[in-house]
Amino acid sequence: MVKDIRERSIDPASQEMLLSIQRAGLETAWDRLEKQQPQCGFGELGLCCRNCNMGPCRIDPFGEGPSKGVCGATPDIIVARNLLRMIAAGAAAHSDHARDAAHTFKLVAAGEAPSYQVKDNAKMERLMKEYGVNSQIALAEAVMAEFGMQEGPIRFTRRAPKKRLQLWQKLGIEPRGIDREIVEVMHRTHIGVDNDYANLILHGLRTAVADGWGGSMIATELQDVLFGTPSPVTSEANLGVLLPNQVNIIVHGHEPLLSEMIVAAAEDSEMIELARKSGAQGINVAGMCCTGNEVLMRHGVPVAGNFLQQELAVATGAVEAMVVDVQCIMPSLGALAGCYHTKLISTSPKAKFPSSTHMEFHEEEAFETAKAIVLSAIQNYQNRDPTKVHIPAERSECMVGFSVEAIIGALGGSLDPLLEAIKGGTIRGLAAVVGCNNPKVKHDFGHVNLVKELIKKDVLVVTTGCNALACAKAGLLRPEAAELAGEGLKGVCKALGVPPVLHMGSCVDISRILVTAAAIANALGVDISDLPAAAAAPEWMSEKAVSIGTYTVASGVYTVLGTVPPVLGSQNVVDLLTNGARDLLGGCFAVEPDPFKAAKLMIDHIDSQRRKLGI
Ligand code: XCC
Ligand code: SF4
Repeated sequence: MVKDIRERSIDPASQEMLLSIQRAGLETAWDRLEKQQPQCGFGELGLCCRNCNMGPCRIDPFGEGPSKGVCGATPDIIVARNLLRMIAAGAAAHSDHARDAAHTFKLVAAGEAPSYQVKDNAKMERLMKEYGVNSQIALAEAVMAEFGMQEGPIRFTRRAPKKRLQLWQKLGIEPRGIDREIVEVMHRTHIGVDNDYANLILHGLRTAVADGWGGSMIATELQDVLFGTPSPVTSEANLGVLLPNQVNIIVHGHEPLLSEMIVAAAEDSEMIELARKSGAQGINVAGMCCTGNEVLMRHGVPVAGNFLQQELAVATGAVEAMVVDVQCIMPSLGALAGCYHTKLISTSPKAKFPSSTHMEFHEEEAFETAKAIVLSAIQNYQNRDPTKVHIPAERSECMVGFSVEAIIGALGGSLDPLLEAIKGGTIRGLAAVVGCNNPKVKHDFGHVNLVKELIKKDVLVVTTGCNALACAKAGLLRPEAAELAGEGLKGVCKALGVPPVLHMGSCVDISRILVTAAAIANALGVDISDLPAAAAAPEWMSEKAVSIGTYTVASGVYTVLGTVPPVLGSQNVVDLLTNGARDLLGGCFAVEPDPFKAAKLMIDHIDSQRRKLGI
């Protein structure tokens, strides 16, 4: 049966690949989502609990069946506990990624990771000052200590505006140590521990803050030190960046520790020579998901697509190696790669996959391993079956790499011009639009339409993650996209030569957005919750996104989700997240699947903030 592919994605390249996959009789996440229908109603509402072996327990949302678990847990307790465990997993993912970056940084400081060097000395010096240490190794140790710290404070929480920090302290949600908060989630959600939904959610906020102003921020800062702080660079996005006559290597996952080395190895003259000898014209590295964002913004490495395009990329039949590390890598890839000549190469001891070739990556001999991986891709080129190759033509130009430093640079050295534009109303406000793809939402539909609506109404958009890649593919990251913006925003973008949607990086780089928000709030002498700003994740799916949404709310930002989180089983939890949080934190969640309505919610919020500020 031929599905209407246009219902699955708005991206022409993805539509083309979905058709070709369907003709080949293969399946993707979209097909598997269909096979999952109807999805478990208890799960959707957050009303099932497997936290002990008296269960599994589930609550009947219609009030006819059981209203409590065997232990007596109510819907409020079960929903809150499940939500907390999602936050913990998301915070753990970002923070464990940060730990790897810190570990590498420490090895570099000790001279034990010769493949890496410090690329941004100035940033390292600033960090040393911030931590009050005076050597690279002391900085490495101070950063690593943040994970296992027992009493805090986590250094970067001091970057938050004073009022925000004081609020966290007053509410008892100032994080004490990154790992500590995550462990405490696991403890408090164990049977018979914290059975007060509000108390649970407060700890969820604390854990998420330890991610945003801790783990994620550490990852961003140390990656900048090691690989360079991004500055604007032009590149291309979408499956058309794969090249018919070259050895195509996709780097997919999250940690630039790996992808940086693959990029370097692919530029090695010996490797290029070998590729030519094997009949290819060269080696083409392309990114996917957040590791794609990392090498895109630092090196202009083109990016093949976002989360839902990983299977589509393999199905082009033109990928010699899909090299993966951690996070957002579908376990379906190995079997799919087996239908083509593609080698799925796993590299992290933390992440092995069915039917993958495991080539484990260690910092001490990173470049050598990267070369071995590139070599195996080259050797695989001869196995490519030309009759199976199908590369869509689409590739869009994009300007990326707007770190905080780069934004200030583009503004001529200070945030003042931006503040003036906001105060004067030429820029109505700021929106952070971020997050995943989810086959429950038409691929890229939520992302692209929400962003377009916002810029049309003079809201400057900052973006990361898979939203950034959706925008890149849709041409919204080109300076010319200013034409799609309202008159005020258009003028500012044209004067500065920047797009109306600023690519700030990968998902850990949402920490850059926090730093920007804090700087603007400080400059205006207000808290983040007073800013004419809002956030959204139109197509989110991952637990990391739950942690992100929670720390943006904890930071005082109104945050609109495009897919419904599994909390509707508890009206009390819903009220707390969508209402109570506003009084407590100045920021709260809203859920709105329709991107046009979501834009309106965000703009209404921005306008009411403007009125309160008297601008
Ligand atoms: Fe993953 Fe970061 Fe989500 Fe994309 S946006 S699907 S988490 S790659 Ni972070
Ligand atoms: Fe059931 Fe309570 Fe055990 Fe959860 S913790 S499975 S609700 S008995």
